[in-house]
Amino acid sequence: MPGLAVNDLLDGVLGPGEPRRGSRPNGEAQRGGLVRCRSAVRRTAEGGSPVSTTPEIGGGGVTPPAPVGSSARSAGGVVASRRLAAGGCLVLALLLAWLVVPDAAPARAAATPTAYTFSQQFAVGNTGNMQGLAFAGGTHYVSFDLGGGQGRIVAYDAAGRELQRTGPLPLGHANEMSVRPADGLLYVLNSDASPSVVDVVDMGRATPVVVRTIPVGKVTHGAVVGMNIVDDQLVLVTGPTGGPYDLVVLDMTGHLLRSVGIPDQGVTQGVEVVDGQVLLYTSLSNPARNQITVLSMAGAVLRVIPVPVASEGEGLSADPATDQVYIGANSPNRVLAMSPRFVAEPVVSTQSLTLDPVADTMARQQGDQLPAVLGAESG
Ligand SMILES: [Ca+2]
Repeated sequence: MPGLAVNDLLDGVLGPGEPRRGSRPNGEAQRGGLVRCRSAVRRTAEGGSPVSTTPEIGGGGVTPPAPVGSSARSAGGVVASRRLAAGGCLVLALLLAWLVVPDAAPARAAATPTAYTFSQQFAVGNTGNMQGLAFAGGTHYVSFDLGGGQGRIVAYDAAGRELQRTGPLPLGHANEMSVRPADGLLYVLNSDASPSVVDVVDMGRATPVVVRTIPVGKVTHGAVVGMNIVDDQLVLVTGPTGGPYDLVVLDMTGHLLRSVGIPDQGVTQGVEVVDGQVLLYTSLSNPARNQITVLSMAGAVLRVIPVPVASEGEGLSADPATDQVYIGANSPNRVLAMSPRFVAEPVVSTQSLTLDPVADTMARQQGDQLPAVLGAESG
């Protein structure tokens, strides 16, 4: 882990008693190392001519640092020591830069929030059987189960003004949906179809229609679908009430890439991949409450965010540009915004970065077939 390596390195440079910044955010650790390098150079030069702090690292106005072997041979103890310190610090700075850049996590300065709160974004004017939630380009999309295998999608602006509505479409339960940035289309999970499908809806047409269906096998009524935007993959959470539940990743043709078991978090209501982690929105009945479970892409539970909304949850969405998360709830139908914006949890265990080998093997053996799931359904 680059963060650990940086800290270990700073331990060696600074000594055990000297305070240091944590490895998150990386930029701070790097800056901390540079500041201390400058201090070290300044201390080395004490007794000689005053040394400015800034040019030592940048190289402007100062003799470029000589290799360690040759600096010892140069005349003038102060200059040589300064060169030695500056050269060492330059090497350290380059090493730090190399160590912190390749981390898979995006470079973010924000710290993980200690708590999240939820406030109403808008009341959903449609009183129908609200199910899924998606967001793109400032527009909220809400899906409704009309019954009889039909569903409807209604688009709202940030204030809840209706912008567009589809006619009845063969979306079934319209469980949950997500916008795929690669094509701007809505991907709507339909567990009523047999086999279950993800219906792809083009809202850009004057009369929106289902333009494609992606078979996803047999999933439960409570299954939900989100989008892993970075890898352009469909992410499903599926299972009967009470579990077992699976986190399932498919390519955009419905081919099963992997499936891992995850612990029971309650009745599934929504899912999206945000900042590289899975946000699973679920409802619990006793006491009536909702929560968002943050999972790694390998299915490890990283955090549970309480959602103090007593009515049933309905859909989760996120703005990929800002990681602003929205959730739906019914009775009455409404959309709520999570505050502050989501920041990925630190992944502290290397185990959570590794796929469950048993589940992964099962997924490969099952080929294109999703795990058959039977039992009570809800959502
Ligand atoms: Ca969604």
